[in-house]
Amino acid sequence: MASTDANADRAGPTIRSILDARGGYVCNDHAIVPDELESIQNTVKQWAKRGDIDLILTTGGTGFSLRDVTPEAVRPLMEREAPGLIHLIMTSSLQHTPFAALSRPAAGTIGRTLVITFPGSVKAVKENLDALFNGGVLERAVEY
Ligand code: MTE
Ligand code: CU1
Repeated sequence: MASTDANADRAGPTIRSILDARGGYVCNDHAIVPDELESIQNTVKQWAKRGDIDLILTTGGTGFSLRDVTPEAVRPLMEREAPGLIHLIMTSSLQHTPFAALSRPAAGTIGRTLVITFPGSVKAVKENLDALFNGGVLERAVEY
């Protein structure tokens, strides 16, 4: 998912091509969703229910502007939170830029589906995926 800002058309495909290059991932669906709580919630809810989706990665809408509502949309859907993943992302992101503190990520599971919210920039998406791939953490998290 992506917001309607200038990153919208770039960060999503970036996630996809990084996962393609990594191998072991198949993208079953993707969507660009407006920065509206309900639209985001509906999309995530539907995907989590489908049963063929182990991982949902969102990009954008995690900041402090009033239209940044992705974590607020996703968090109430989560049955179990994954603060360790947030900690991992934050720790590594802060080594790249202090502005990482301006992201308010959510991570957790809905049934067997893991949901993680990335910031909206291509740079941030690359850095977050690097952090999660390090040591095979993401693969292990999705395995369950
Ligand atoms: N995290 C990493 N790893 N690298 C980045 O460049 N940019 C930050 C932050 N997280 C950044 C990052 C910036 S500048 C913002 S405003 C917030 O993510 C929120 O981004 P969003 O509102 O697009 O979700
Ligand atoms: Cu920013």
